[in-house]
Amino acid sequence: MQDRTYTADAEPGDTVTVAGWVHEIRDLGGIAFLILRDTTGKIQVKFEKEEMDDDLVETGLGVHRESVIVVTGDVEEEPRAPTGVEVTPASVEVLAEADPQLPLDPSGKVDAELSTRLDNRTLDLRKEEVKAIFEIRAEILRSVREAFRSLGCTEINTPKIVATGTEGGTELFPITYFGREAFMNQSPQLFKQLMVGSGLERVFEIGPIFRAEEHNTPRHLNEATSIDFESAFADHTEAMDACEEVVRAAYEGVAENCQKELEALDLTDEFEVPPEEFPRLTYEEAIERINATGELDEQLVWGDDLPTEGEKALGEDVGSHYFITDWPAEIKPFYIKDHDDDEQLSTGFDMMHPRMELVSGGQREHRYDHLVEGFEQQGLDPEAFEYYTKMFKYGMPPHAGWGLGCERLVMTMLGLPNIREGVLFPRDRQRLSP
Ligand code: ATP
Ligand code: AMO
Repeated sequence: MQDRTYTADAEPGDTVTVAGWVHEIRDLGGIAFLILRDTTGKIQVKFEKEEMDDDLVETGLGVHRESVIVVTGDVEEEPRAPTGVEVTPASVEVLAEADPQLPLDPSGKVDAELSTRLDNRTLDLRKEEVKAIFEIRAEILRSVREAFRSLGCTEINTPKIVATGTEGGTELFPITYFGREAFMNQSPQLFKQLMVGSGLERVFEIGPIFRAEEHNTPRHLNEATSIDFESAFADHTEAMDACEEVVRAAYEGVAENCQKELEALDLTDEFEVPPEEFPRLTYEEAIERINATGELDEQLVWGDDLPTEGEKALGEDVGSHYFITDWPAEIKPFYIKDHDDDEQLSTGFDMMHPRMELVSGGQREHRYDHLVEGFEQQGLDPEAFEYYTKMFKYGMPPHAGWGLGCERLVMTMLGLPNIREGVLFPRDRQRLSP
């Protein structure tokens, strides 16, 4: 819009045209105030009824809350105004009337259920603290991209419609692809691995993953955003180093560029960038420490996956981001390499926030024969994956990588109670629109 001034830039002495939503109208009789809100903040518009044109007063004060208006007028200093300045309008134009009955109150005075908020995301995102989550999410992605670039990675985009699943057969969404069976991809795993054997060597991808998770929990989505890393000539320890760097960069970016948003979320005091190195516990140490907390009814034994309660107890015990390394080979996927000196032990790792798992990764099996064996052991038909396995016959270097759930990073960074708060339009078992 030509000549539009954002409310945050309106200075005393200026004549401005501000455009936005009617946040609130306070009519005190002889004087009334309209608070106009735009993406940068709010500004008070003053109507002195006796001294102003009747039509102007009627237009300005007759409009319903959340309507879209444009106001042109002079800006003056006014200590009693919420932002210290106010506009005396010379003209008010209504661009879009809002219905007087709103499904939720964008001023935030009346709380709404999460499902109502998600059904009406446009209105919900007019709230400063909700908008702040998505400004921060954008900053996280920007910082993460920059961190990957300084790690020498090339950004890639891989297909989301695929012929085979990778992360376990039960969590696939099947689709029909010109009469053939196909699936929504659960992870760029196989494609990113194929790139480390190409001339690209070191890659990252930020894109959607689809998982037909049966359970409905505050930390699972059916469509999530995965931040994936894969590097040739790297082992699992180097992959963990890169993981620390990328996660820290996300926190640093937010600390540097999102103070206003952290304030809106009331997080200024508690926000902390994690230390450079995250503790690295072996799986064996992890189950011992979980058992020692006494939080579980049954003691964990070697080979058990870590139950949610166990992860929580350990998270409280450790109290910061940490890695769990050296998992039993049998509970890690076929593409994870075992330790050379102990086949029972895998190079797979998870990176944990005290509340939940954020990352899975490891060194990959790059030896053709071992890879094909791994498929068979996991009950997968290696022939269905030939497009992938055959590239391991043409010079595939040792490599390692990981996948980080973007929404889980947002959720844990901001202490959101539900992962859906960090997604504009979440997909879960019930929710297919908007
Ligand atoms: P003024 O104080 O400008 O002469 P008024 O006499 O026209 O205002 P009041 O009815 O006295 O109007 O004001 C009602 C309330 O509005 C008072 O509490 C006053 O402090 C407050 N008020 C008046 N002008 C402003 C303003 N520009 N910004 C914020 N509050 C204001
Ligand atoms: P994994 O299946 O552990 O590993 O996924 C990696 C990370 O992605 C996030 N995530 C999810 N977030 C929200 N809702 C979901 N349903 C969901 N599923 C996964 C989590 C998880 O830690 N291919 C491997 C990664 C690798 O080895 O590079 C993989 O997909 O934060």
